[in-house]
Amino acid sequence: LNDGWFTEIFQDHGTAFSLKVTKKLHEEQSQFQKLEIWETETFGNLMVIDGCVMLTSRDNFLYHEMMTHPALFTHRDPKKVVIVGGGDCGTLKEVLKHPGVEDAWQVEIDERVTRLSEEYFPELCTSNSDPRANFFFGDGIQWMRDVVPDSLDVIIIDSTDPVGPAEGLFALDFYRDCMLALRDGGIIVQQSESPLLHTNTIIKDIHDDMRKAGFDHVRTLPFPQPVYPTGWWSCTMAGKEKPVVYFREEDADQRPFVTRYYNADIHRGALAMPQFMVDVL
Ligand code: AG3
Repeated sequence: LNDGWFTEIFQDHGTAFSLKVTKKLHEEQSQFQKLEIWETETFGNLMVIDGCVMLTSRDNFLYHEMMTHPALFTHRDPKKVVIVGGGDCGTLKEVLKHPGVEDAWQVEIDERVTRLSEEYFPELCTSNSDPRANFFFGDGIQWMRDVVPDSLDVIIIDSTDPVGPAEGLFALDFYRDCMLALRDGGIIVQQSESPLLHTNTIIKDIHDDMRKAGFDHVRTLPFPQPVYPTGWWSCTMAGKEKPVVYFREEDADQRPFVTRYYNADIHRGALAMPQFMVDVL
């Protein structure tokens, strides 16, 4: 228990992030990964997968809102949405806030993540019994290969870092399958790590591969996420034919649901890429 602190060490860049913890609530080795739940002193509960911070009760809204609302307000009328990963159900909850969504799937490889979230993050799971919510526990790559072509409006890839089970979700073949699965006007969005650390590597690769898969317009939207490496995170969004720099600003402004971070101004601001990213992407 390292003097009452949980620490994630970012070996590659010589930094670490710590949270003061009061007790370990759960630990298991699932079929896919090591799962831990901690109670922290100031950030609520904490979920850790293979030593990496996944989310805390206190600040996950930043990430989940930014993974969801920019994409859903860019699509002209999203009805069918698929989340690949996202086992904690936080993204699903945000998706189901959109009244126009008719059908949402959460395709998560590790059912244990969802069961633990139901127990330790019940506030993220309040929409799980919504009749529009569907759950598939299995391989997202295979799921995307098998899905009916031209059947999805938005694909949200809410994964762990691109090592281990999630590696194949950061890959050209997977984006090609996503392209086939999307209807015209479809949007893909993927969690894309830290602008400061990964612009020249992971983010650049995502841009190149999404373009190769046929997505014409690719943008990375940075946002704060205090508990991830550098405290600054991003999602990368692309459209099947629609430039993702335009969104339904009025609808975003008048959204019929509560958010804590997302609004039309935040969306507009997140579309402004820092110069060092513009130079590379
Ligand atoms: N998905 C992004 C996790 C990346 C964190 N990386 C790290 N701590 N090294 C989180 C899942 C939330 N739905």
